[in-house]
Order: sequence, then structure tokens, then C-alpha cells
Amino acid sequence: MFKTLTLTAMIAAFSLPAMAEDVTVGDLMITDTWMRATTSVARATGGFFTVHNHGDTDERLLSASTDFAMVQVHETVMQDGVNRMQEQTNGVVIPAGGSVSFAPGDYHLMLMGLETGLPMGEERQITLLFENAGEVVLNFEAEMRQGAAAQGHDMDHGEMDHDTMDHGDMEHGDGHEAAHDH
Ligand SMILES: [Cu+2]
Repeated sequence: MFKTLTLTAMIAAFSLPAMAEDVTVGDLMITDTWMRATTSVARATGGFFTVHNHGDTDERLLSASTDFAMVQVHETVMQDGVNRMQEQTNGVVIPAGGSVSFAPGDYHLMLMGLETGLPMGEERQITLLFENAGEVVLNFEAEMRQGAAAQGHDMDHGEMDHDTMDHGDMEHGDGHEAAHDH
């Protein structure tokens, strides 16, 4: 009996990181929330999730904030064969009836200015601000996912040339976003 219980408890413990809770706010459902675990010297990392919009109206993620990092909404885009991150100063549209994944190599929350590492299993709250739905507070757990590390430019850029990239991002931001306006 004791052995059975222990095994069950162990399975539960190992399963936890994959069980981010779905959060529903109005027509929005936010799933698969996680952030990339870091070493103690890292000063930046990425936050990820998927937003489903079950409504009839486009929604827009305007910004995000937290008390443990400075947050920007970024998109990783390929430019001249190089991955670059662009700050989405006009936010990211979540189309009516559609969904947008924030994932390594794609849209992501850039968490910068970390003062401590985020070891696996560490949980932090991040607030997303949507145009219509307003503020949504989500739990992000630090994970180290297979596959994500292989395309880990988010973290590399954040750690290595974050400052340089930011200036580039600002200049590119307007032109890029203008294409989305309609
Ligand atoms: Cu970024």
C-alpha cells in the first residue's frame, strides 16, 4: 500500500510541469503557460503561452508586466537569414475564432533584467493586458523543454546582445506593425 501511494505521488510530481492550468476570461482561453528556466547568471528569458479567442471580435494583447522582470512583447522574425527579435509596440492581434501561440522562435514575452535565476519548477505571476478583456494574471512555471533549447535564440539574444537588439527593434517596429493595420 505504501509503495503504491509513493509511486502515485512521484508520478504526480513529475507530471506537474506539463499541467499548466487553462485560464478562461470572457471569450479568451489561455493555455500552456510556461517560461524558460534559467541559470543564476542569465538576465533574460522567454515567457510562452497560447491564446484562443472564441469570440466574434478580434482581441489584442497590448502588453505584459510583472514584478520580477521588465517585459516586452516580441516576435522573432527571419531577416536576411538571421533571427531577429522585434518589439510589438502595437501589440499582437488574436483573431476572432482563432488562436496565437507564443512560443520559442515566434511571438514571446521577453523577460529582462532578472535579478535571480529561474530554476525549473519556479513559479511567477505575469499580468497580460488585453484590449478588451483587460488584465489577466497568469502563473508561469520555469521549465526546460526538449526542442525549445535547440532553437534557443530567444535566450541567447537576451543574454548576449540584448541592448544592441533593442535599438534595432524600435526602429523596425513601426513599419512592421503598419502592415497589420486594416
Ligand atoms: Cu525577445
